[in-house]
Amino acid sequence: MNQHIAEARRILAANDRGGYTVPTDRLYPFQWNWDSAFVAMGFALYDVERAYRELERLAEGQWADGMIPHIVFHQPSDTYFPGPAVWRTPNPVPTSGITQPPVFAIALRKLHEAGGDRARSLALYEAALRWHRWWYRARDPDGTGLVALLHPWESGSDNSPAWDVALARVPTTTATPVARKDTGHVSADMRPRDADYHRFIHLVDTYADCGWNPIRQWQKAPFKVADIQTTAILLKAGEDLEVLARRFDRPAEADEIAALNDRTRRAILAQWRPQLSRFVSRDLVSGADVEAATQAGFMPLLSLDLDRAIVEAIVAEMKVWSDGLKVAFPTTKPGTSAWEPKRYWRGPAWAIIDWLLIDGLMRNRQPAAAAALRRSAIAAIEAEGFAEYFDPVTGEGCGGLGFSWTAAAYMVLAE
Ligand code: 9YW
Repeated sequence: MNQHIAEARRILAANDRGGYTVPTDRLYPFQWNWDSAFVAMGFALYDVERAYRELERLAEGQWADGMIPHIVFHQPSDTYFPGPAVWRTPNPVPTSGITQPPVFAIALRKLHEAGGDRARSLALYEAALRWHRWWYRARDPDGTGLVALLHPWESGSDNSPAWDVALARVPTTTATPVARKDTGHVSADMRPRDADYHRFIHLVDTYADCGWNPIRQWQKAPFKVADIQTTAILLKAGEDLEVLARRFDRPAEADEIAALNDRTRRAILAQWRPQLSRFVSRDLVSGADVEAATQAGFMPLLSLDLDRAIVEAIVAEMKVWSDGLKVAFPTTKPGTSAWEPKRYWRGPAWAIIDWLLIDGLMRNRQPAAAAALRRSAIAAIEAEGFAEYFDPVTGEGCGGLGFSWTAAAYMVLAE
């Protein structure tokens, strides 16, 4: 085992809080949804039992309506804002009231195939199925095939330029005082701006006033974006869920999932914009395409077998974005007005995004582009350590350190 893999394992052990992993100490002191799915796939390489625990502890936070929330507050901590008192959710286990990208079923299939345990897999499969049904029921009530986010935090790409137009409509007034803790842990110029946080909390207040009822939230939401990245992840997870349903001899459920997957596949394809060489999200308040140049536009690689012409256009465009950078893949197109190489989701490279894009490039028969991205992510981590993300221009490791998903990504990519 090389020294970096040993270090990655040490980080996951240090971030263990009892069967679940915090993303990093202090900055993120609870269990986060998609972080845990990535972490479970890291654990699956050497400790399948621990990998199952990670998903099981996350599923403890599942709501009666099927939603698996973005944060589970297993134990109190005063180093993060907003905590459970701000969210005011009705769930018996304290959680946030919104969700995050559904990587869960992708991880579950990996665990199951890593010599998993049928009974444990089946219980988690049922949780995943309930969550996928929730996505389509609560977040695509019109049956378009694309699922919508009601809060930028649900994307996992909090302050991405993708939200700039839609978020500008959200007032900066809040009933809850905005008492940020994040800027006490890491430099403010690496974090979302204050106005973003005010809008994030305005949305939390709005949905808390709806009693976290999905129908009322859908009616009241001042922010509603059918996101191409989340939908692409949901489709890949849906494919894995269908495989598991057939293995568990649940043909009716498998057919139900397959039909949802088919509709989503067609809906994603309709979001291809040849003039941009990207797929686009849709702002459901204005009806307009989201044209901001972010990594999300390439994520359909992960779950579609695309025509050669589309794949070639994507690979050429991805090359333009990465050209001259020390670390790929930038989350915003370099040189555009929104591009800020150190500010969180407005430019930096993230190992988990690389991981998803690498899987997508492999699926679409682009081994050279995948290998280049993989080398870039590995070299960045080996040079700077397991930082939350990397400045793509300088290569500097930024944000929180000793970060769990970077450790998991390293283990998977270095395999
Ligand atoms: C927040 C934990 C989370 C990630 C998100 C990332 C950030 C901030 O940190 O969210 O306060 O929820 O944007 O993708 O899951 O690593």
